[in-house]
Amino acid sequence: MADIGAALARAGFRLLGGFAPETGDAVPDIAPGGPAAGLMLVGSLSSELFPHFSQCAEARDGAPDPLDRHTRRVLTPIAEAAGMTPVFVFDGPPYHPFQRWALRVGGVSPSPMGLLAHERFGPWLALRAAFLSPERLEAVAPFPGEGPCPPCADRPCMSACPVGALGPGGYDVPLCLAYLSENPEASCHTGCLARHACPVGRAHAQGAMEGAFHMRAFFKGAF
Ligand code: B12
Ligand code: SF4
Ligand code: SF4
Repeated sequence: MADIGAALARAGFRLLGGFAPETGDAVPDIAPGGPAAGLMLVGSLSSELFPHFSQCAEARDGAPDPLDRHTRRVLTPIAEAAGMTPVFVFDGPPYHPFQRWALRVGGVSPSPMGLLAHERFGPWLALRAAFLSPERLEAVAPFPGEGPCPPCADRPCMSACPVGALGPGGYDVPLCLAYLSENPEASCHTGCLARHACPVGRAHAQGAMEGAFHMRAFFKGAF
């Protein structure tokens, strides 16, 4: 576990923890009839990943989905060297329930935005991959808390959106996209204002360059 964590850290990723899957976790088989007996969850923070990603071939080749391709190329050999099989957040549709797996690992709460907020990293933790092991893993939970949202009474994330795209009914994706489309100069194009309004994990907030990269991918992917 320590070796995998160190290999991931050298590439700008983070080992978030692991658990022994149960039926309700919807963890796929490693091979037909070969259930996964352990799952390790891999995430990232932009401040740690982008120094690596911005220098890689995928970031410069002009082909689609550079971050996904970079992630697959870098993480696959790390998983395989440890005898594990990687699955990725972008595999799908149908997608694997990565947020459900992150809730199993702990340290996060579902925020009213739909994102998970982490007790140390706030809404800035990205999920990237899960390494599936044929051998049973004891639960590893470096952040065993329940996340920052339950005691957050003011919920500033909920009032920051200029068009009220986040409300009791969830995230109104068409409303958000319409605003972005009609307002090409809006500051949302370098990062969602609701996410930036969260006071937790401010030190890990995406910078304008990383935020613009993700918002472009989100916006372009929708059309
Ligand atoms: C499809 C998808 C979307 C779709 C639809 C989201 C939706 N309304 O369900 C769209 C394109 C809208 C989207 C947008 C974004 N997404 Co998205 N998305 C996914 C994806 C690929 C699959 C989700 C899914 O269907 N899972 C299958 C179900 C069965 O799994 P589940 O865990 O049980 O399902 C949960 C989610 O659907 C979640 N959910 C419900 N409503 C919303 C709303 C939002 C905004 C999010 C993020 C999640 C969410 O609740 C479900 C129950 O727990 C996941 C990756 C993954 N594989 O999980 C990323 C993921 C959920 N997205 C993520 C992010 C960060 C975003 C963006 C904020 C990123 C961005 N800026 O580009 C944007 C939001 C736009 C903004 N204003 O900033 C992160 C969330 C990280 C976290 N800390 O929780 C994920 C995990 C990807 C990642 N690499 O980390 N996303
Ligand atoms: S502002 Fe409060 S409710 Fe919103 S994501 Fe942050 S901790 Fe959670
Ligand atoms: S990107 Fe802007 S419009 Fe969309 S949900 Fe975030 S704050 Fe609202």
